Amino acid sequence: MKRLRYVMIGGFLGAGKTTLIGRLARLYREQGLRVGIVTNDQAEGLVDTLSLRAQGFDVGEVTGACFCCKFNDLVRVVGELAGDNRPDIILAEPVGSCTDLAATVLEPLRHLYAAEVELAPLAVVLKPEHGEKILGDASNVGFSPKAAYIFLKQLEEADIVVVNKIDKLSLERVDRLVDQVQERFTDKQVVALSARTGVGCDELAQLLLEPENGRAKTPEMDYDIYAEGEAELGWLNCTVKVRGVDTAFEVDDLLADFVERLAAKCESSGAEPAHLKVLAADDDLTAVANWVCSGIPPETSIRSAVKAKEVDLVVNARVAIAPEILTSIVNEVAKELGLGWSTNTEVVEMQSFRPGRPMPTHRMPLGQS
Ligand SMILES: Nc1nc2c(ncn2[C@@H]2O[C@H](COP(=O)(O)OP(=O)(O)OP(=O)(O)O)[C@@H](O)[C@H]2O)c(=O)[nH]1
Ligand SMILES: [Mg+2]
Repeated sequence: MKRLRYVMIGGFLGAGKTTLIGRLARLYREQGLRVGIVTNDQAEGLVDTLSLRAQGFDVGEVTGACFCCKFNDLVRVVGELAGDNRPDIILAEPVGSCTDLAATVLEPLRHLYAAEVELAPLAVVLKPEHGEKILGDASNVGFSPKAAYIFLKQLEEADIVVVNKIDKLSLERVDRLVDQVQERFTDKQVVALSARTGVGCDELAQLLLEPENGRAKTPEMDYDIYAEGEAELGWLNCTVKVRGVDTAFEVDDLLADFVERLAAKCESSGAEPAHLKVLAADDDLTAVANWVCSGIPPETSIRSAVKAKEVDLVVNARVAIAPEILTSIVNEVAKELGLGWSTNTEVVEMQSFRPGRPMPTHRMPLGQS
């Protein structure tokens, strides 16, 4: 039987992985290829799964820890997607605070599942909002040097670095970012594109279908720094049930108000967001709003353009702040939302924590003495 092509799109929280995966999936479908997607999170209730399913894709998820710590779950979920309607390509999105994926996911797949799986080059999406500061050696990048370590290790293990969001950057800024990546990581292929507009995405889609050369080396990794950098983030997933008391409300406006209030409270606590995303859903409606960096206002990335009397707000927040504070911010803002919009709001399925130390199922580093 033909082998499944495993395409993994890594990169920091809020870099644009899910947007890019949606774009690539559409491009591959237009070429007649069948696509399956795997999402991943430290907790349950994933905005990415819901938003990709709402776009009509077949999505499986690995929850509770990253792919490297849940390697067997990843293999199982890929196997389930490969059931009746066997895809040609799997697009997999690891957790955005995860690194060492070449040694803990790709090399184990190569060694243990060579007959079933063919690997694509590893693409890592560079988030310009934090990347310009981290690669430019700014004194304040928003996170501690340990979180910046993860950001750089992700780029170091890439075969292809994807400079995303070029639609909102000047040509000079794009050139500078590409130069900075090429100076620091001399062996990388660099592609600049916009997952949002699609510019440059055909080239990447093509590159990801080409044979992977096989790497000679995986980055040296200090798991203490990695674990501490990841644990800097407060991680929160929950659902806020909003029920209109009298009349219907504009879903996009209510969602934008909710995320702006969350961002304002986090920002006034001095907390840097890695990515705070909220999806509004009810029956056939989906809207998503995101906040990816301090100093840049939140934005609505997917609009519903409808009114509704009730909606569930699925909150996935990854912010450099204590999880207890993040929890109280979400609870307070849910209350404010109820008062401001004359709705009943109820917070359910709250999970908040700092990510635990990564404990990969397999680790097969290459080229290390
Ligand atoms: N302007 C612009 N915004 C983009 C582009 N790609 C993604 N974004 C926005 O960046 C934000 C984060 O995008 P996602 O695709 O959710 O990022 P992600 O890497 O999947 O985030 P996590 O899953 O949380 O790690 C959203 O507001 C997107 O709309 C792009 O090409 N241009
Ligand atoms: Mg995502």
